[in-house]
Amino acid sequence: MVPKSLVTVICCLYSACLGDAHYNTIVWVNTVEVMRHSGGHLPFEAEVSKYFLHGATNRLTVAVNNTLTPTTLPPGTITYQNDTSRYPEGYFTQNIQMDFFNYAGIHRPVLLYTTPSQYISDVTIVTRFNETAAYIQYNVEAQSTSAVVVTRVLNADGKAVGFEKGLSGVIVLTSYSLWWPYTMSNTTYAYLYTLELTLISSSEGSVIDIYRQPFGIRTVNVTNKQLLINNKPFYCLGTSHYPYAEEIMDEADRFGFVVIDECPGVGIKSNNLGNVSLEHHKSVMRELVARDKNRPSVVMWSVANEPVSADTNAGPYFKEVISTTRQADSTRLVTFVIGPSDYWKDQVVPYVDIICVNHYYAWYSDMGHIEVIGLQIKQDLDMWHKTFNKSIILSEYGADTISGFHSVDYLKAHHTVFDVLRNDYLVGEMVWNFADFMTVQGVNRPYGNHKGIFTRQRQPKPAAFTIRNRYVSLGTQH
Ligand code: BDP
Repeated sequence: MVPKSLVTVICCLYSACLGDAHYNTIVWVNTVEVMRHSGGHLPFEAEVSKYFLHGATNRLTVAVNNTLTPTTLPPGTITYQNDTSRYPEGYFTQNIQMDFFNYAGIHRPVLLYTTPSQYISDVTIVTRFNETAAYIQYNVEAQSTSAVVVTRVLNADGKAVGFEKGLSGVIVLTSYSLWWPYTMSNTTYAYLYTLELTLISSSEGSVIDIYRQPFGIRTVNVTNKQLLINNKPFYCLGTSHYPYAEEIMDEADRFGFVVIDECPGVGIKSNNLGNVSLEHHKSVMRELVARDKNRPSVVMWSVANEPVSADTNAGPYFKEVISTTRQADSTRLVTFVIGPSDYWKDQVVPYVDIICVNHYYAWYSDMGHIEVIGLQIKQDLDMWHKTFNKSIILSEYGADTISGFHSVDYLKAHHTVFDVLRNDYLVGEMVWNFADFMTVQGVNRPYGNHKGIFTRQRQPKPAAFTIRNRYVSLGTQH
């Protein structure tokens, strides 16, 4: 933090920020409504200074409603049961097109913070490099009419290695370290710089505000057969879906984990493809990009998980969501995750940079016949690649397992075919899931989804050891 004596605080503004409240939220300070927000998993905030009672106790009240409708992300519907001979009066059920439990409430930290009355409100950092230099392009938004911004780049030891003045500029570093993903054999990974922005009063020369934004120097690109981070092939291992908390994203930046940053749009059906949904979906993508745009860990945005991408309306709908995402950030890749679709009828894959596809052969189809896994995965992925000529990530595979019962042969059958395909166009494999998790009730969901390689209490199943061995062996090959 900045020592107080350096900062001339003329007067303060107070802001309230909720890290995530699911789904429709209204917030009051004392008796005054200060903001409304629609959507879970992402932060929102408002400046609330004028509603604060100074020298008194203040109350922040948050009302949250988790009802999902055809226009929410994820979507849901309410079914009313009016036959009182079969259901109690006023009975309804919520049908949600997702398989994690629809928890209501405030899921992430609530922060009250202050800024000076003139302050730095945002910064966007884009990096690139060549053999001779790295280029750090920044754009600042400042809530100030007259102040100037002085920018310094600090290296990981806190030493200033670059300077610039003005709301935007490019800082050139002739000696630099790249942000690399973590691999077992790489000891120099996740190098983070800090962009330090100082707002200085142009009349008095005093410091008004200081903002420090960590960032990494790295690029991401894709070819029809490779995902490139810093121009080197990268193979994704892991498990993902939906926006994680910012604290986890900070860890990803610091530890060199690569993130496909996905909005909570799972299970979009034909009746969810209307204009209201589209506008909401676009604003959720803008919020996601606004939150995570400076993170080196994020290499890709995913606009949905398992939508009806073969539907004819899905083409124009997702074309617009994807182009909105690209307008918000043109430096990363954009994708969605394929579920109920086929390569010969998909409407959305033409708009993405990379194909992500989920497969559960020998689980949801040909249950138990692990001998078909290799054949079926190869046949299907070959056809997606042949049809669209894009790199592919197998973004989900796995089977429900009771702790103590083995699913390692099932996993190994996948790994055998992955090893063939990763010499060609396969650029990642993601087991579903890290840990068991609670879902809605269902005949195939006995007390939740059991595809975790860890139990819900984070005890490893045999599958966890199989995955660890595989990741170690692949990790050392990077
Ligand atoms: C996929 C979904 C994921 C589910 C998984 C499963 O993306 O949310 O948990 O299937 O069925 O379709 O286990």
